[in-house]
Amino acid sequence: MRQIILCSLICLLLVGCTMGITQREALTPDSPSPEITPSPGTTQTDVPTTQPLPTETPVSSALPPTTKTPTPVTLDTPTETPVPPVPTETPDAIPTFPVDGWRGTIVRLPSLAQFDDYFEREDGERFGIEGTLENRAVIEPQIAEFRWTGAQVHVWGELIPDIPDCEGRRIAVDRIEAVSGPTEEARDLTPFAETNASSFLPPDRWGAYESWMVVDDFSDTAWTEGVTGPGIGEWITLTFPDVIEVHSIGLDVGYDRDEDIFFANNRIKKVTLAFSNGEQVELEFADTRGMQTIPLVRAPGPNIETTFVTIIVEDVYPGTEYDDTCLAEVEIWGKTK
Ligand SMILES: [Ca+2]
Repeated sequence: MRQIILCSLICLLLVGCTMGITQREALTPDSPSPEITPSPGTTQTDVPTTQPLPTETPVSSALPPTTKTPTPVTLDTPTETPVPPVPTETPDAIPTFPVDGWRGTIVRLPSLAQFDDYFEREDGERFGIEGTLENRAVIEPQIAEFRWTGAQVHVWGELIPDIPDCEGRRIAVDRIEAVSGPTEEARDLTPFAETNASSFLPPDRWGAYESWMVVDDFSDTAWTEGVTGPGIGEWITLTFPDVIEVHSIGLDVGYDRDEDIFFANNRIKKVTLAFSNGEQVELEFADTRGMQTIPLVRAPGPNIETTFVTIIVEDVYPGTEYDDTCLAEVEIWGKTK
């Protein structure tokens, strides 16, 4: 029995020793790692979490976001900017047509007209006309000369449609050449005239009464002398850029706004025409509304050559209400030299 108890005690001791050794041995491999990392509990969980984060963060969030974000922004802006090449397309979109030696004349318009002149092609079609931006200094004087002489011309350039000019179109002229000398036909030269008068009535609620009212192409505006009484001896002069050969003169002899106003004011009955060559001509007009044209052309010639026409009031038809003498329009037809 003693042996059995001893054996059991020995066995118990042996088991106890073995467990102690295995516990010590099991602890040994664990102890170095907690000893290497100063604070195991926190470091071990932080290292794996912070390590993947910093490596992922710089790769995925630092680099790509910064490069990706500006890329679409800068790409979008430039791609949207070229989208409005609408302005650059607009000038190109205006179609132009070649003008290849068209033949015609250049006609001056009255001073108050919307445009100053137009090219009348030989088929009667009308076009605005102007030099191009590049050659305007050269072309414009040529256009002015041909406009004055009424010469037949050939025109080269481009036709620009949809533009604020005569008939909504314009010839941008590259080259213009005369086909003929000054036209042989008498023309209305009044649009070329500058006007001046001995006096005029101050403006009122109805408008102005200055000398240029006789060349504005409106019968309801009139030059009105500004002196007391009917203005006998008052005058108005039309001066031309150069010598003209006078073929006829037309007068609308009153304030031709309407029937009542026409007869309420004085109408011109007799005038003396004075010219720069010293000649004088007396004319008498009827007491009627509208343009009255009197020929001055001389059958065998020579015709009157002058740079101005002065119209001197000699007699009037008295107005029913006002003692003011009016002249709505003047037309002087002739030829340039
Ligand atoms: Ca007028």
